[in-house]
Amino acid sequence: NEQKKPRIPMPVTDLSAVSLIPKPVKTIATNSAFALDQFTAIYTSKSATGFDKVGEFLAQKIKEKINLDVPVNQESTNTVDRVIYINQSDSLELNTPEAYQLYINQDSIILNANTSEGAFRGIQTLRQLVPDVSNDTLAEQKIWPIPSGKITDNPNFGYRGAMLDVARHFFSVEDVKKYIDLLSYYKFNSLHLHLSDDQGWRIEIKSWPKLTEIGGSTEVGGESGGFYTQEDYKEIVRYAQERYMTIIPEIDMPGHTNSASVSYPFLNGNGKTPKLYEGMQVGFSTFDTRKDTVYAFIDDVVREISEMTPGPYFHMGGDESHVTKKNDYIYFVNKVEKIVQKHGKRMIGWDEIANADIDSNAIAQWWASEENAKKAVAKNMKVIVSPAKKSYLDMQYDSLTKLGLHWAGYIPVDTAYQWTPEDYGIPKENILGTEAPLWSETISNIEELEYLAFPRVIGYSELAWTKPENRNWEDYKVRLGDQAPFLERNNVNYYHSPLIDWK
Ligand code: TNX
Repeated sequence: NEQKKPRIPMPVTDLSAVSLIPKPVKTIATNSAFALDQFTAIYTSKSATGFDKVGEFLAQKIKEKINLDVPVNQESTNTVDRVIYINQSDSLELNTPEAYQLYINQDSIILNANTSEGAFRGIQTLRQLVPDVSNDTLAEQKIWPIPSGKITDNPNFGYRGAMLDVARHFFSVEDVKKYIDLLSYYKFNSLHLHLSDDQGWRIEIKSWPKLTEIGGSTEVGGESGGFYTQEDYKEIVRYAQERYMTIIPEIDMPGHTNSASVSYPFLNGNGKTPKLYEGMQVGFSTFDTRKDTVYAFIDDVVREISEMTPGPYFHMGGDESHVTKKNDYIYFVNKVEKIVQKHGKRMIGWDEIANADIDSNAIAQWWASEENAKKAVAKNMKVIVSPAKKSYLDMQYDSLTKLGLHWAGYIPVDTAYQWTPEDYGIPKENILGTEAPLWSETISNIEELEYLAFPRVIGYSELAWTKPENRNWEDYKVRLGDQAPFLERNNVNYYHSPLIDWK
């Protein structure tokens, strides 16, 4: 095996000119390059758990992107010239779990992180630094020059979420996995699944089988519905975990519960005989909040879902319960909070839950009411910032967009990016993070999902990760245009916004 190793001067490349999203805290270019090629290997810390998997994930993504095989943790042979080290480090600069440092030299890349989670975020940056095409003019073998320098990085918010409504329209496990994989490339760490609503119940509950048999059989527009078996859900959780992403399950109650009440009519509290519902109205259904059997039911549902959910959260919905009396609503939220806590989870609810007497451990998700968000702060709760006007992925880009709604306004790509979650009246210490919800009344397949989510969700990744002083629309829009090859390679049906010069 006497292949010639390229010993060639690298082209001058500028690390600070590479389009990274989300933009890191600090980048220092040293104007040389690391030659990624067939003589490159990855070595990971063996003593620290998870680092080997991170190395394998990087190798797999390099293979997918440029069809290069990079061995991971194989005994060193004389053919290895250049090494990508993924190291566990206790350096003080790395004292937050998702922080990482990347040193790119001519013969080595050193990625340092305190945790494997930090290492995982770091390899997303490295993936973005690998050029799409090799530079073959200088060598006999293909090389992919990675600009040299140093990047230090950590997130602005610890919760960087997206939400997918699988209730109004059902999305398959494959669809959800594709979305998770794309989100993880942009360093999202949370996916909230809206698993139940008036139009459909999407998660198998073994102790209450009719929820999916009956409640899972429909969706908006009369299509056929669907649901995740518990095995499906576990597979989504596993796939997300591999990408250091937390799944947050939501069962929306006491409103948005028609599909549950059709399956088990004793749950119903609005006095009507429930029928399957395929329309788009909200606010007409409620559980009976004064029946013990309703809470026994909820206990089973929260227990079965919590047992399959390694993440710390359970989302109880709580929005738009327009036919639940105020006292009943407060009573209900208080009772559900106890059930959620009993099953070891921390409760999240839409901002309306701040009206109940819940404790400061609960989290309010601000979608509509600033007043409710402020009530949550007064209770010293944490808030997830996701105001519909700015961060709803189901809002149309403009009046010509065929998919989506516009009750909260049109959200073109610049509007989606140009706001500051910290400047919305919630003290920074109360902000858990941000989320971009995608409601699915008007979308029924992955192409439509992608059309509304991309490119806006990429901007939300930067709002969540990058410090406000490092965000700038003029700079961002150039970097966004440079995402086109990635989106196209991954078959993402993104909206070609005319505001962006797509590469
Ligand atoms: C409001 S946002 C809702 C959802 C709808 C959405 C459509 C929220 C907590 N409730 O039920 O799907 O608007 O944009």
